[in-house]
Formats: sequence, C-alpha cells, structure tokens
Amino acid sequence: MTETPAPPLIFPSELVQTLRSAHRVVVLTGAGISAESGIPTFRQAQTGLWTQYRAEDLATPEAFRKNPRLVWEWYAWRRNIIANSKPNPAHLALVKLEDQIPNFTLITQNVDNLHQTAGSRKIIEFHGNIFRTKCSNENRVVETWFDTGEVPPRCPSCNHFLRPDVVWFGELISEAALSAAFRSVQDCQVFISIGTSGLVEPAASLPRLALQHESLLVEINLEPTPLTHQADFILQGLSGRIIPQLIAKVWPDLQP
Ligand code: BV8
Repeated sequence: MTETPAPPLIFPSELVQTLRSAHRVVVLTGAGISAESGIPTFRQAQTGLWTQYRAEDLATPEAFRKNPRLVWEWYAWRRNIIANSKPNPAHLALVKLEDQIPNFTLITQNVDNLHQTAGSRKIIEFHGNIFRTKCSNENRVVETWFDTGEVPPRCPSCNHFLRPDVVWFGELISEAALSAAFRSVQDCQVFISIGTSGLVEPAASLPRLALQHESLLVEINLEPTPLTHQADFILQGLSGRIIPQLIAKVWPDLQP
C-alpha cells in the first residue's frame, strides 16, 4: 500500500521573512544532522564491537595514552561507516542556504566531512575532521606514512603514534576555529542550531553568545535541549525533512 505523503510543513511568517532578508546567518550543526545519513550520534549507544564503550570515554587523550590501538581502531570503524554514507537532504539544503546569504558561516561540531562533501564552503570545523591524521607528538597533519602493519601507525619524522586530527574531550578548540566562530556569532542576525544536544562546551555557548547580540535564535532538533527555552523558533522534527522545506518556503524560485 503506497503511503500518503506527509502534508508540507508550515513555518512562521516572521521566520520566513527574516531569513529572506537576512545578510548575516550562522548555522551550528551537531551529530543529529548526520543521523539520517546513517551515522550514529554521540548520545546513541554504540553498536557491534563498540557496544561496551561510551564515545565520551574513547574520545579523550587519556584513552589514547592508555590504549592507542583501541582508539585508532574506533576511529577507523567510524571512518568506514562515514565512507559508506552520503550527505542527506539537510546537508544539501544548507548549501542552498549558503548560496542565498551574503555573509554565511557554518560551524560544525561534526568530524564526518559530510558538509564538505555536500558542497558547503564556509565551514568552521570546530572539532576537527576524522579524515585528517596528525602526529600525536608534533601536532602537525601527516598525509602519508609507512604502513608497517603496526596500529596506530607512526609518524615518519619522529616515530610517535599518529592520531586522528579531532579535538578530544579535555583538549582545546583550535585558536583559529574559536576566534572565527566567535567573530561570526558577534554580529549575526540569525543563528540556527541544528541537531545538537547543546551539552558540549564551548560549542554550546555559541547560540547563547548570539542571543547576547540580539540575534534571532532558531533550533531544529528531534527533542528539547537546554537551548530550547531560549529559542525564538523551535522546529521539532527530522532536520532532513525540516531544512529543505524551510529553504523552499523562503526561496520558492530555487531549483529543488
Ligand atoms: C575544552 C570530536 C577547555 C571527537 C567532540 C572536565 C574535564 C575536561 C573538560 C571538561 C570537563 N567538563 C566539561 C568540560 C568541557 C568539555 C565538555 O563540554 N564536556 C561535556 C561532555 C560536559 N569540553 C571539552 O573538553 C572541549 N574542550 O573545553 O577545552 C578545557 C580543557 C581542559 C580542561 C577543561 C577545559 C572539547 C570538546 C570537544 C569534544 N569532541 N568531537 C570525535 O568526534 O570523536 S564532541 C562530540 O560531541 C561530537 O563532536 C558531537 O558533535 C558532540 C556533541 O554532541 P552533539 O553533536 O550534540 O550530538 P549528540 O549526540 O549529543 O546530540 C545529537 C542531537 O541531535 C540530539 O539532541 C538529538 O535529539 C538530535 N537529533 C538526532 N537525530 C536528529 C536530530 N535532530 C534533528 N534531526 C535528526 N534526524
């Protein structure tokens, strides 16, 4: 039996008008925007070999010091899931949004590279990128190394272990990402928080900083978060359904 398509979503006219005339928009994304691409979010229980571990316990320098092989293999497992996934309609709709807004910034907490694959350009990788590897000692990106079969592989210049170029819990966000993010938030007119539980700092402070500058705050999430009570517009549901329809409503002449 064919399913009857869900009725189109209705959006508040003030939100539609404000986005249509906006010049400076910041979007913050979290793991939720990639969930419809088949990538488990941080809060979801892990599966398979990793069921016994919490992501927060593996994404730390201590875990890597204690068991570098385990942490490297966890990231290899995640890279494999991501390599077999693709951007979903939410990622693609954000590319259209970027094309319409003169001063647009996409701050992502995700390390899955799906915004880049989708074609987004002005991206701040707040927590790094799982497909980049760096030396755990020199802290510089390493593109190629000798595959001796040892796990993790070692840095070709100093022989220390290589690690993913991501920001672990207890590690500082890069100065470049932090200052670029705060600069974009200082004067944005609209701040859209998508698919993040708003629990991880300092990313979670970005929407609150936007509110201090009278930005309009929009939250798109499946469930309420600590940010929800401060949002001007709460669009509850799947980001892969909401964002494409919102963009189509604001700019109806755009190619679907
Ligand atoms: C820092 C990269 C200064 C790695 C990530 C004690 C000691 C040390 C530090 C701290 C401490 N206490 C607090 C801190 C600070 C700590 C922190 O915030 N901890 C939390 C857990 C309390 N932060 C840090 O350590 C940061 N650095 O503070 O430096 C410092 C230094 C030393 C000592 C003190 C301070 C660095 C944090 C960066 C961590 N790295 N990622 C990797 O990916 O492997 S964070 C990781 O969690 C991911 O990036 C992920 O994005 C992020 C947050 O999760 P979310 O994205 O929000 O995802 P989540 O699963 O939580 O939620 C998904 C949401 O989507 C849900 O709300 C769900 O409803 C929704 N959703 C699901 N599906 C959909 C959807 N919505 C719409 N549509 C759908 N289809």
